[in-house]
Amino acid sequence: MADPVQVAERFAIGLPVASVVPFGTGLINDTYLVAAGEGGFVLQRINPRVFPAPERIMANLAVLARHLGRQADSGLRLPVLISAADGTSWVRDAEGAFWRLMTLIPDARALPRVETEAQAAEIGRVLGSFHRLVSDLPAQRLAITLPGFHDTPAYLQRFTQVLQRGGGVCHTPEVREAIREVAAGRGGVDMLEVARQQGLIVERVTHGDPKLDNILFDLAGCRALSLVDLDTVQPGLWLLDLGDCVRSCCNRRGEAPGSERAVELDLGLFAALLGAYAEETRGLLAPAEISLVYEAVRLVPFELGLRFLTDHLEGDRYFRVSAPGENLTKARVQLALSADVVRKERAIRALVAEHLGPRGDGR
Ligand code: GN1
Ligand code: MG
Repeated sequence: MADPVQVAERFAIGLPVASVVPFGTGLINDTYLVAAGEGGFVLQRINPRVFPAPERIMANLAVLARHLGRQADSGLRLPVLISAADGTSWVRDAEGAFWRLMTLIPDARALPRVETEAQAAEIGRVLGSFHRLVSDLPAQRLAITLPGFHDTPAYLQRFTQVLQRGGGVCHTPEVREAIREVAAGRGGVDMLEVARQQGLIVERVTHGDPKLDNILFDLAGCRALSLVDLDTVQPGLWLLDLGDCVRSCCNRRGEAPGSERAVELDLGLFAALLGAYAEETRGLLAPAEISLVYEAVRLVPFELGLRFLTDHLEGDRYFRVSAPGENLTKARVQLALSADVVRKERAIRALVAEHLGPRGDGR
């Protein structure tokens, strides 16, 4: 791989690069913190095996920045791209890999876990505010950066193919257990996709990855300031953004806790997140979307569990792991979370009705 220091020096920072060190916990791209003068920047090498056409990410970010630039100040800070010295917005290294540089959001940090309902409400507010800000940006103005990103039936088909290809391979008891969990949860995986194909729910501009790591708080951990990691901003379903945010932020134990049986959806955090999201998106969600919130909350952890499990069976080719077996653990966490959502269906639907239903939001 190209030397990140040399790559950083090809951007128009206007100051000598002091240091470049690995940064963050992303599973897909390579991310570095660049120090130059008093300031900091975030340098990223886009994973070419995941994103087939990184130029599209940059084009989308330009459309998004222009759109947000026209809005009144929302208080939501997004990273700003720094141009390369040659005037383009990215750098290609000798191997053809694609790099870009962004401003670092100052005095901000990701939370390792959501501790309080007030923090969950802040997360809901930030996601809702992002959705509101892009609500009048037609989704067709954006390119697809990651084809099939949330096509759950396609992930299931691929999983089945991987299992079949494995043929007579003996699985560990844990893998067998995970396969059983997939079989138990696979009913209705096409519900959102079918509703989309039938035109019941429309595609909108989505963030694509509003997980806890991508929502930056102030240093005290009280106020959410920023939504980062905009690679997957593309046409999609708001429901999936909401489901993804909930699965990541309303599970107090996080993505890899090591004790899968104790994973659960915390209804207090969910209520707080949903209430604040509803406040921000008042009047923007269609009844068909509201009626499918429960499905989205169930489906996203199931889909991610399936993706982690498939990757484990394929030898960890997609998600970065720090040790073998990590994708399997993460798969079991997400599948357990999805199963807990099913157990809590009535309570979840009641909270959806309370916050998003006709009386809940005053419509
Ligand atoms: C990946 O890039 P990163 O680490 O923020 C993944 C998401 C998953 C997430 C789980 C492009 O996000 O879909 O929800 O891991 N991104 C892509 O942590 O596949
Ligand atoms: Mg991401």
